[in-house]
Amino acid sequence: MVKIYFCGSIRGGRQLASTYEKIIKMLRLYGKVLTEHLGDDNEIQTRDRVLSDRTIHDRDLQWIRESDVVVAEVTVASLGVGYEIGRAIEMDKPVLCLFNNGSGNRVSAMIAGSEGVKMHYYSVPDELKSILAQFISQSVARRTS
Ligand code: 6IA
Repeated sequence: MVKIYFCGSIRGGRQLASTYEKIIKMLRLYGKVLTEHLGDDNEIQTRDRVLSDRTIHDRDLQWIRESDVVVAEVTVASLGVGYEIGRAIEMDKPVLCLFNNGSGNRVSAMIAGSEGVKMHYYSVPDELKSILAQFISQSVARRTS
């Protein structure tokens, strides 16, 4: 089964938590999402409040190592998400970044300008199904070829 690491803002701001939840639901159709808790505020509060920052960092990096693909929602700027994307690129993982056009934000040039990232701009999450399907099947084909 394809292992998918999904990145979304936590301490950077939870404005798009419901969008993360929708994307995670779609990703579940294509594989195992290692970071399912990211769409769920209760889960973050209860499960992760008791973990130290070091434990969270080391566990998440291990999940990135184990993953086949990384999908990041980058509309809300987050240091953690930017860091995860950078580490995933160094590990040569396929990375898809999703940015909501209607947000009024601008995505960092360090993400949009990276050769190691496939950027996709969207207006509503429902559009993303086919993009996610295509990205995952292409990434898996690349891995096995
Ligand atoms: O800088 P940020 O917090 O926005 O970084 C978010 C990104 O880092 C996400 O993609 C996560 O994969 C990872 N991350 C950061 N904090 C956590 C966390 N607990 N649990 C899991 N992944 C995390 C923090 C809980 C705390 C708010 C009570």
